Amino acid sequence: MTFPMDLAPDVSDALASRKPVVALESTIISHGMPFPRNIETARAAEAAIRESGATPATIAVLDGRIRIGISDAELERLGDPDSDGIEKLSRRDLAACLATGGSGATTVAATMICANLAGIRVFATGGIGGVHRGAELNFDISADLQELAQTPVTVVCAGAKAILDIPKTLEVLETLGVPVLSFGQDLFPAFWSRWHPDRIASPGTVSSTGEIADRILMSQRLGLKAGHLVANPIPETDEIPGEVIGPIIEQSLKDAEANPDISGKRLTPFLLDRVFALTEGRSLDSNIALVLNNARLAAKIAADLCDRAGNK
Ligand code: PSU
Ligand code: MN
Repeated sequence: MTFPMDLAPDVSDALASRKPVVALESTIISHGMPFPRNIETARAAEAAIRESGATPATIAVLDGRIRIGISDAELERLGDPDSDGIEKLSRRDLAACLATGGSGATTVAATMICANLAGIRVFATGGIGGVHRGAELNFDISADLQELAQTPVTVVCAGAKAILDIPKTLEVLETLGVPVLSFGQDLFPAFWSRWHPDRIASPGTVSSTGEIADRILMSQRLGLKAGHLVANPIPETDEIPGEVIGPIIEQSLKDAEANPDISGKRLTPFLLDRVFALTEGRSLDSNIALVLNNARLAAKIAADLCDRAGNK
């Protein structure tokens, strides 16, 4: 291997015997949720994947090495707010972090790159980055979208948060040739809500994991490099309806605008934190529920892929 990457033994065994593996990102642990529920959620997501019959592989960079599957102590290191030097790593940051022996949590984009290098084809997260509101002026478009266009990993998320501009996010995904499949409904899910108050239609809809696996394999046969984006609505019992979360999101965006230090990669964590405070923590309960829901769906997709074609 020409780059520094370590696979945990259980992940390596599962891949070698063509059993289902699901990747998990680490930015959600280090920069996306408050301590200690970040660590509890990361553990619960791993457990949910195991209970659904797949092997979890939480991905991060630790001390200059890509890690595919980490120990519980390492997970605590990533989630501990007192840990020093845990960067937020997207595509542009990966090589520098590895070359300098640094450590960091991987975003959706960087996790996709690492999962693909390891031969993992399915990845569960909460929300992807997207086109921020005002992007026509500030050009803030997450590298996650470009990554979906060029790295053949299926990402299971709960749609896009309404802190983003959802119609523009879907437009960019169309331009980039990324298939977007909402699971079990025609509307595109809006993270904390099952759909946006504007009822935004999803570009595609599927009702079973087998259909998703069939599409992934056909895309591979065509030699297309794009990943698939699966948008899994939050369970009804855990959602915060769009009418409730909408005004809170507006307020959080105003708070960000009023704070000149908040731009670039600081914006998403700042907005999540404001929504958390303004919902008195309810947004976090929803966020955790949807991550676990996505972990379970990703495990089923990974299992169907293995059943159909082996894990390659
Ligand atoms: N959405 C969340 N929680 C998160 C993120 C997004 O609800 O933690 C993280 C993901 O890792 C995603 C990243 O890839 O934020 C996007 O950041 P940016 O917009 O800077 O690309
Ligand atoms: Mn950005």
